[in-house]
Parts: sequence; structure tokens; C-alpha cells
Amino acid sequence: MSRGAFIVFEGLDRAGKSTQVSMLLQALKDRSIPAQKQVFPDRTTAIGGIINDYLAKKVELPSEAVHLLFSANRWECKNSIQESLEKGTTLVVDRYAASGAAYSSVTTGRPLEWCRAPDQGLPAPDLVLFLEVSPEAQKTRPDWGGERFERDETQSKVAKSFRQLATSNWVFVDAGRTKEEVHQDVLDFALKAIEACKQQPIGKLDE
Ligand code: Z5A
Ligand code: MG
Repeated sequence: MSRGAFIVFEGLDRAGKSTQVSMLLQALKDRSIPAQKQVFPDRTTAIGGIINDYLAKKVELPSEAVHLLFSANRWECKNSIQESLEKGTTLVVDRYAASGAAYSSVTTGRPLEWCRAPDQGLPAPDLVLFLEVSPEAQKTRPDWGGERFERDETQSKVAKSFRQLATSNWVFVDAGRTKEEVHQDVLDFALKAIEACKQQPIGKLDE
């Protein structure tokens, strides 16, 4: 039996990731391709609850501790990710390990290698769709600025870290266009990835 694809959306805040996750899921459903959504941070778990309080500025924690919580939040979901892919379900994922390393490299000031280490061994994405958005466009989108990392200076440093993390399975998508235009590109890349990884083993991060 063929497996599902592990498709991850990454990008700065308000790039339109959650919007594109929903549009892609609907398009896959319309084509009868089994697919499921996964969101990180998963704020519904015990660990996710602490992350949520931290992001909403209700609790203070050392940045290194927060980094490990974000990673633990992914490890909590490792088995369910693996099982879904193996049974043929494509996962459409809203942020994953690259967000972990990119944001924490800025908040902790530690090297990217240090930030990537806790995620080593987790299932690796087959495709990372990086949604690129300019600082100007970012600010025009609703609800900008409420959470902890939503400041210009932080965002430009995070953008730089994301670029350093890109590997051959990343594609950069111009997310400054209309939702529908972005979606057309996203769907093309996603359908190709779903086809290409059917008989491939599931990869592991950094292994
Ligand atoms: N974080 C971390 O530090 N470490 C980790 O390991 C992980 C995350 C996983 C919360 O993430 C924070 O956690 C985040 C990174 C850090 N930093 N901060 N702050 P989150 O993913 O939960 O954040 P969010 O609240 O969902 O926001 P977001 O993901 O940044 O937004 P988005 O999903 O990219 O955008 P959207 O919700 O789809 O769209 C935003 C608005 O723009 C909405 O009104 C849309 O209708 C509109 N929109 C979308 N697309 C377009 C286009 N093309 N044109 C015009 N308007 C559009
Ligand atoms: Mg979102």
C-alpha cells in the first residue's frame, strides 16, 4: 500500500499558512485524496497549554525551556504522524521543526545546530512550502502584533534563520498574491509530492 505525504507549511507570522492549509485540505478532499490537518504548536495537549500561555504572555519561562517544550509538543505527536502516513493519509501540517529552530535561534541566541538537535529523529517532511511575505504585507493582515514574537526586528532575524534551514525539499512560494493564486501553486507542488513519495520510506530529521 502506498503511504501519504508529509507536507509542511512554514513562514513568518501572517504569511497565510493556516489559510493555505485549509484550502489545500479542501482541494485534496475534492479529489478524494485522504488527508488530515496537523497544527504546531498543538495547543490542545498539556504541553501545548503551557506554550499557549507563554505565547499569550501569561507566563514567563527561559527561552531554552520554551524551545524544548515546542520540540516535546512535536514528539508527543510522533506516533500519530507515523501511523497516519503509513495508512496512506497525507498530512497537511501548519508549522513544524523549522519554525522551532528559526524562532528559537533568535530568542535564545544559540546556534542553529543547538536549536535543531531536539527534533532529530522525528519524521521528516516530504515537502516544505515556505510562504514568503513582505513586512509591509504582513502588517496589513488582521490581528498582527498581539503575540510575543510579532515585532519587525524579530521577524527579519527569523526570516534569515529560515533561509539557512532550507533544504532540497523546500519550495519558496510568493504569498503576497491573492489567496487563490497562492493556492494554485501550492496545489501543484502538493500533488507532485503526494505522487513522488508514495513508495518512498518516511525520512527522519537529520538522520
Ligand atoms: N513557534 C515557535 O517559536 N516554535 C515552534 O516550534 C513553533 C512555533 C511550531 C505561534 O504560531 C507562534 O509560535 C509563532 C511561531 C512560534 N510566532 N509568533 N508569534 P502559530 O502558527 O500558532 O501563529 P498564528 O497565530 O496561527 O499566526 P500565523 O501562523 O503567523 O498566521 P498564518 O497562519 O500564517 O496566517 P493566516 O491565519 O492564514 O492569515 C492571517 C490573516 O491574513 C487572515 O486574516 C487571512 O484571511 C489573511 N490572509 C491570508 N492569506 C492572505 C492573502 N494571500 N492575501 C490577503 N490576506 C490574506
Ligand atoms: Mg496560523
